[in-house]
Amino acid sequence: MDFKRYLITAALPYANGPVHIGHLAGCYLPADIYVRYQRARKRDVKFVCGSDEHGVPITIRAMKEGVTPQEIVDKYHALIKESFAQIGISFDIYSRTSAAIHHETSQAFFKNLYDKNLFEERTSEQYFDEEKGMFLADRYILGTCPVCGNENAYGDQCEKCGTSLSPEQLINPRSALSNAAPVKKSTKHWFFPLNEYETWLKEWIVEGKKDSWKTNVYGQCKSWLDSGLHPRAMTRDSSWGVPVPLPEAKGKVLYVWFDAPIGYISATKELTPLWSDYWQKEDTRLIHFIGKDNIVFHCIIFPAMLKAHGGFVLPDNVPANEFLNIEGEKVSTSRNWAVWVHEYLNDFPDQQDQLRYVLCANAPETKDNDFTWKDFQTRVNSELSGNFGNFVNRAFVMMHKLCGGRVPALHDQALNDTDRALISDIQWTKERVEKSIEEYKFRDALNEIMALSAKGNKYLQVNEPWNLVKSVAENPEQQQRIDNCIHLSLQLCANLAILINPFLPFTAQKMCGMMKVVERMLDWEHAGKIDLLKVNYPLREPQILFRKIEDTEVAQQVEKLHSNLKTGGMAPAAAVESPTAAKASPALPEIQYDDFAKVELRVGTITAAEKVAKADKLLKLEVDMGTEKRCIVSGIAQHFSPEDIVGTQVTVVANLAPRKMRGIESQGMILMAENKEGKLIFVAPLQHADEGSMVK
Ligand code: B3M
Ligand code: ZN
Repeated sequence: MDFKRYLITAALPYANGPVHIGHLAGCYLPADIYVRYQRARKRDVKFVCGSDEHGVPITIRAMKEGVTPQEIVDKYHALIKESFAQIGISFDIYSRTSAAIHHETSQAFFKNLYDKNLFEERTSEQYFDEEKGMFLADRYILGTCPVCGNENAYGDQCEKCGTSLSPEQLINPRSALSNAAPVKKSTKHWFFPLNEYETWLKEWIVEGKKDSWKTNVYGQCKSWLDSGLHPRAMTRDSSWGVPVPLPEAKGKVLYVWFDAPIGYISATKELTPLWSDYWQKEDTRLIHFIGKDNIVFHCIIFPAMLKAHGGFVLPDNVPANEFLNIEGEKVSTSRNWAVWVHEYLNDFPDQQDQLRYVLCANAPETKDNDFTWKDFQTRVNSELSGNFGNFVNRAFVMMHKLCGGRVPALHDQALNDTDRALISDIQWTKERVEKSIEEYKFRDALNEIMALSAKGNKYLQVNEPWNLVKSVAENPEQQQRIDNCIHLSLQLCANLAILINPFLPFTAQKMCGMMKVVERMLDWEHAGKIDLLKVNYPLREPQILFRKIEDTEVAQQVEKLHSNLKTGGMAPAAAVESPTAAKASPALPEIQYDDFAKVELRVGTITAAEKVAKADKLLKLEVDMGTEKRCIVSGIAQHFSPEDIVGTQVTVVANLAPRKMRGIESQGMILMAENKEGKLIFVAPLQHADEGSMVK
């Protein structure tokens, strides 16, 4: 198919917290790279996104903070929008699902399906909070987990043992809003008959997308389809959301996963009066960039909705990424284990491209990947600065030193093999980068560009213009070699600017400034050429493109992560996590409950800490256990400084036999976890607990 226009969407983030770098790596950055590339190719492309402002996570967040849902979404919409803008995610529009246009659009969509008699109306018994006068979404119901006995399991999942539950399975259910025991009350909902689209979906995906969709995406879809589709409720009892546009549906709203993807359509409408070209003309290429937890909604449910409505294009591709872990651990918004984009921008002003680079070079394209600050530093210092930045800088410095600050001529008669190889490398790289981007392999594309700049460094090294200049007096022909070498290095700089532009747009801009060229030079059609900078054209002094990241900055960031976690910090966002956390398999033989019950664990607070003389691993701690103070010697001196941990709550093995260490009697032990890098972390209550309280 020859596509005339591109419509690129990126998942609408929930406006219940800021965005973190996992979000960027998972979908916004790849989408942005793809869009910038298509724009550079002068294709007709629209890039739409916006905040997802409905759904239970927003209402829970509002409850936790004691404010209205509107206040929550206003606050986070603004913060998210600003973070995206600053890190250079170049949406054509960043809208929001509370916008009137979205309410109208999603209601009209629902009404269209309703008028076709497509929905199945079902009345069922659901939990109702009589005190609050409202039906309770699964997340609002708490009770005892039938599997592990956790008294605070949610109606959809027990977060302690990971079992997914339905509210009916909870023992002694209670309302999270009022604590009252909920009663069953009948309520009517509108179900979309997803099952009726099964055959069509199988044809469209299993047969049609096998070769073009990423294997992770295709595999998830196939296993969903293989296990059979069922009707799904598209309405909810709630006061927050898009009201169901039917007179008999008072107090009901559209299910958030019904309205949110329609948000892409609403945003396009808000962007352009030509919105229907992008949604309804067959020759539009629709691409959804998302994270892996959104696959079924974008590949199965939304396409079935579009098909049911009729007249819409379907996604050509849904290049979902896997997850990015942080320092060896899964991102957790509730435990505040995350690198927040707005905080990064604060700590590293004007270093947007450094983050964009590392997140793309290490993108979780085919499997979950790990972000570490050490790796961030290494990549910035040795790859961006040491390779790319270094080459550009050397080319410019030499041009100023050896060629009077102007682009020297290219002398055909003096071309040698190294020149020809470089010219062909430039052309080949352009083609390979193109191919990789078109296949959504952004890491590979970026690697190609970095390999090209490494070749530039090697080219300078082999030709040594700084040595040639010493013999120009005896051998005037040397000047031609110098000219050729600098000329081609500068043309390579121009090419690097074009190629890197979709990935590192701030850097490409700086390079345009140094080359005194207008932005149009960055158009993709110029890539691969070696006449981009005119002979004799004066260029500016080089700018340092990437400053080095210091060890202290790395240490500070790592410390920040751990200290946010340690305090149990105020998590900036509510817990909306996938239940697929990695499970560690036991390393020790199975024990009975009675064995475990012999261990007495209690919460304590460190009230004093000092180094133990002549023992570089040990700290002597005084721990307040509520009724007594204990002296505990702990092997954590290489991980924490004494003054930093006073006031920290810890979990103490309280009935461990006392033991002498370096002459000091240690009256207990503190629980610690160790991450991949060997860094120790306190295993402690997330909320403040009374000293001496039992851990069970
Ligand atoms: N807000 C879920 C998420 O952020 C959801 C995406 C909607 S895309 C239409 O994971
Ligand atoms: Zn459980």
